[in-house]
Amino acid sequence: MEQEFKKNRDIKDMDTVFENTGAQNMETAAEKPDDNVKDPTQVGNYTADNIQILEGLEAVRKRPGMYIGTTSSRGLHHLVYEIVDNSVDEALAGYCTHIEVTINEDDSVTVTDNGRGIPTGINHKSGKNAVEVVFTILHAGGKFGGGGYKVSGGLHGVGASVVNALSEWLTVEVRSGGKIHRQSYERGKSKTPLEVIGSCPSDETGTMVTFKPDPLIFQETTVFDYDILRQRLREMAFLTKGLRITLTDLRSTGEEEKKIRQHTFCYEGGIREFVTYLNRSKKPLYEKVLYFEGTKNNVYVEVALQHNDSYTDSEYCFVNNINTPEGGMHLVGFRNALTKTFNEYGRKNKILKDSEPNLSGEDIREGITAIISIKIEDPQFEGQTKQKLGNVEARGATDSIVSEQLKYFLEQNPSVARTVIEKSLMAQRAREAARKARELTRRKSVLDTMSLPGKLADCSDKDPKNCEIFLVEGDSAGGSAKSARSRATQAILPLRGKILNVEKAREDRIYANEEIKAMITAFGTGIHNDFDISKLRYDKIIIMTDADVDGAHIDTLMLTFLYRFMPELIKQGHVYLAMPPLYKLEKNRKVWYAYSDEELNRILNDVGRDQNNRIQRYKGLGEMDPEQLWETTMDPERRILKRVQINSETESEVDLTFTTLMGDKVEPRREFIEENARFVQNLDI
Ligand code: TSJ
Repeated sequence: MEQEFKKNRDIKDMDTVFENTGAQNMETAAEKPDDNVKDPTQVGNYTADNIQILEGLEAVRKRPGMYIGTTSSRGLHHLVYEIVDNSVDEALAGYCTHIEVTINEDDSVTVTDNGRGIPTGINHKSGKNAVEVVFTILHAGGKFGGGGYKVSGGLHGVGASVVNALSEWLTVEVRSGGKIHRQSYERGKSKTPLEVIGSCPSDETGTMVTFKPDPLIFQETTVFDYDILRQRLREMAFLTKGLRITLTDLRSTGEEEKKIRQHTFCYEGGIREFVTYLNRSKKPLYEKVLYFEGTKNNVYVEVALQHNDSYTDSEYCFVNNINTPEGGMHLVGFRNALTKTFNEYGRKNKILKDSEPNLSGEDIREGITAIISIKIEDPQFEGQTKQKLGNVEARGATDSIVSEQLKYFLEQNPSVARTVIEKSLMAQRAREAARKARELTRRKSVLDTMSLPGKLADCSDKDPKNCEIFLVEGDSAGGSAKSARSRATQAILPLRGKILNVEKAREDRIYANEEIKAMITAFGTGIHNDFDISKLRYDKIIIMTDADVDGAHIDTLMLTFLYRFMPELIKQGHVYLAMPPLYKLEKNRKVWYAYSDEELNRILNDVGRDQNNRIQRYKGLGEMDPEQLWETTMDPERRILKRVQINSETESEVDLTFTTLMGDKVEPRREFIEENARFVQNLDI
């Protein structure tokens, strides 16, 4: 049995200084294979087959959503992953060690690898060279060569030709056999034949693709987000041990000094280091990261895990490097193996007494961080969003590899086994207590308004669509908010002090927490599996806290609670942050409110910096009288709200971003605030 439980290595996520290696351009010409022009609108020499091909790519341009899911920012970034996937395949085949992704100044992207280079010879089936096949025939990816797993073409399974079809232009350069080949395309159509444009040392091989997404297709945006690419490329590097991926941003930042951003990811430990990375801000319960690996029934299985002292489990599953947030057969197999093996070990070694019931899977997984990564031929994605693995052979393979190797590991590491089982026993007891507490909460919420929390000042309008609830930090601000509000439509729920961190508390304590109980009953929706959005009593849930560090912390705790217990509230756009002002400025009986230092300065520039300016710095909501609170923060006509959104490419890094919504009558602040509204909080930290 092969096992490795080495000490975790440092994670190499380093900022590096960029040196431009540049794209090398060369000359010469090769020949196009055919000259049967069937379509008079086509310039150049295409066969009937070629014309069909072009129609194929036209279909992609007509209905891009069918091929990449969406033409939003998400779809735009997806193009990069489609190209990079090809290089990752080459790495998995053992021929590529480094991938470079560069965002160029014009928002085109270059992907370069040091693999064998896409074959340039004539493909017998189509009579065309393989490069052209890859870029102009739908679903042509990965048809050459054998061995290894076909990993590219994720959820939407499309590949290079789709990227080509959706690009204003695309250029591919292949180095192989001492020659540099190049071909260019526009909106999916070849503009030049595959030409030899120069020579290179014969041991220098690789593929370079540069493409510019077509603004006619990506009408929302064609601007790449560095951080989104960084997250996903880091994940890809974790999933392919030893592969080095470099991301570089050559766009100017608007600042005077041109600072080029660059990150390099390379993890010799692969998913073991992924687990260490995910646990980076947590306290591991033991030092080792457990790692199991093997192949069974043609399924390659890799699992890494480690428990931390928190109470939530984080399991991330991948099939052929594609995230499957809804799990599926591999997850089922993993969980089954974990539950079975720990229970067996516990019984055999008398840590679990005969009189005690088995540990449940949930108990054993409390605080676990696990990566389940499998490689499989012909993956079947199921479920509404096609994010669940359906292949049954994946269940047995994962189960047997994890069972066998975990059993062996526990025998070799009895202290780890004991630690996990003891934590599971505590989880079991807490879960029983939680069940009782939860039932109380549930029974209470059935009684609806009769059991609404005493501190809640509810609104009189009974149509939830018109209603909003303010969750207000502190009793004194709560008091102001109660007298300031518009009674018909605005409810106030004051919350005392810092709310419980649900990431750090066991379930029974969560249900015993007064603030949390009050929120759950007030919202009316129930939680987790009981959640029912149609029971929501308020259209807007508005978190109103001081505009300081403590306030921001409370925002985070509150959002964490909402995200863990009722994520749909956030996903469906019901959760907002109120934005109280930082300053009040009075001059000649006129009043201005500033929501940032920059805005204060701008107002001062506008009105003049006179002696008689009266500037009041608000430290907290409590400092405002009800009238001020109303006009600056609560009045729907004048206030600024930030709507909370989940904006993340990778499941393992949940990012919340905020869109600013303004009251109708406030124009001048718009620009500034929109520029500054986007801050990101990482729930994992
Ligand atoms: F597909 C693509 F055009 F998008 C693309 C492919 C983009 C990039 C950046 C790289 C690649 C790519 C393809 N890198 N490496 C390869 N390798 C092959 O296509 C290849 C080479 C040799 C053999 C062989 O059997 O000799 C087989 C294959 C699939």
